Amino acid sequence: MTHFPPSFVWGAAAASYQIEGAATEDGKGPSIWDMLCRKPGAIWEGHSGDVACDHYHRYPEDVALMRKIGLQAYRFSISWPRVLPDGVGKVNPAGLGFYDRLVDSLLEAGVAPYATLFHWDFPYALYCRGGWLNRDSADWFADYARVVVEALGDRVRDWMTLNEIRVFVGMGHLDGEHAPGDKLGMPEVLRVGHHAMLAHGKAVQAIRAASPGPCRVGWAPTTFPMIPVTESPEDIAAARMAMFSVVEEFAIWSNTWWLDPVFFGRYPEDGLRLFGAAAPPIQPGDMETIAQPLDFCGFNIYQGSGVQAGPQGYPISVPHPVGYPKTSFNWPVTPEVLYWGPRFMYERYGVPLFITENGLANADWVSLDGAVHDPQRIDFTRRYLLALERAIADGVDMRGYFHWSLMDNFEWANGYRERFGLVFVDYATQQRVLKDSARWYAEVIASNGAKLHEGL
Ligand code: IFM
Repeated sequence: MTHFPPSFVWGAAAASYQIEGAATEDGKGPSIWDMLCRKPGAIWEGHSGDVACDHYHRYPEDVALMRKIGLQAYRFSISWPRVLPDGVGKVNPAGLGFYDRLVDSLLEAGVAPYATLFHWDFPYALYCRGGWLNRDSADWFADYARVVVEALGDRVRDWMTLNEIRVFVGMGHLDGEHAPGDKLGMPEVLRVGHHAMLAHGKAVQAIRAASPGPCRVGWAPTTFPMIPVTESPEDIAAARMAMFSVVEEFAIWSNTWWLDPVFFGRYPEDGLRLFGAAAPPIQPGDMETIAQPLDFCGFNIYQGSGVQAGPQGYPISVPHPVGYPKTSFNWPVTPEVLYWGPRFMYERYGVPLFITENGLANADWVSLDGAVHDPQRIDFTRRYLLALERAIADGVDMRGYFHWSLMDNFEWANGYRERFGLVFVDYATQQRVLKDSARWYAEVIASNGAKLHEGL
């Protein structure tokens, strides 16, 4: 017995800069990640995405692996400077040609393409013109969206605009750990965020206008769900309150600051109060543009924290106990996030949902028998998917799940230190090995989730 609907989409995800390589080939322009990787000390052990998994050349082999796993869908991203080397203006046909071939191979293999337009590799040429701080960035992005949809929209039905807005805004422009590596003041950071949201809204319009056939449009923010430590009504209410408040410690990481504008056409009151004069300048029509109707919302969910009701019902954070399970990246293993995250989000925003990323970094290697044994990934994914199934059973309109990641790849500032893949990549030889988890996931997909209950 499974609660996953027959139409549920089982997939895996990856992103352009993390896997493609071919950083300077066939007319591709530099991105802000190409530039950050050249800065001494910015990336673990000086790694870069120059070669990555060489997916640009090896995509036929990678699509064959997807087929072997039985993936029904593949979420990939398009490199903006590969398509438009200067970010605007002249289109690079060779760059577009790569995605054209990739989409054809996916369709031939029976894998539905889910395309993300921006997964962080912003064109360096546009950064030199102010990047997201320049209000024109919204139009630059919308025009890029048009170019891509005109080329691929006859075959791609499912589009996402931005991946993890608060991460590229916060880690790229406030903390400076991600590209472009800036540490700006809060007014500038919030302006970057406002322009990125405007870009999202304008891109949704551009996608719908350029798509030759029916299409579905969403975006893929990340969220860090709050988990009620008991299922008492008080703890659930406290977790919900924590999930939907903008509080000083985590202001830029809050959910509502990024989601309310897109779904309700307004910034949350508590956020506006907290940010005060640092809040972004809003021009007439901005909020209407940002709040374009979406067909779905994707959520990237990995971990969360426990919350209980304190005095007057206010949320109190409950730390994980000593010895709590953690992934190799030191992220706590909190399967309940795939129940409470979707449940709270669906209650508030009421749109169909996808999990557009979920997975773990693990210390994987090739064993003497030539296989990659990763029981932790199987156990982790099984627990998380069972929690997701519970959300579906409780009425959440959940359309699909994309495991992060299809294959080991470049984990941003952490270089190749962390392995998130279902497929192991030997970066020296570019040999791929299906991990045990990939074989197990194939059975989960084939049974539409029934495999998750085996032996329970
Ligand atoms: O690798 C990243 C991905 O690019 C964005 N979401 C989180 C993943 C793991 O850190």
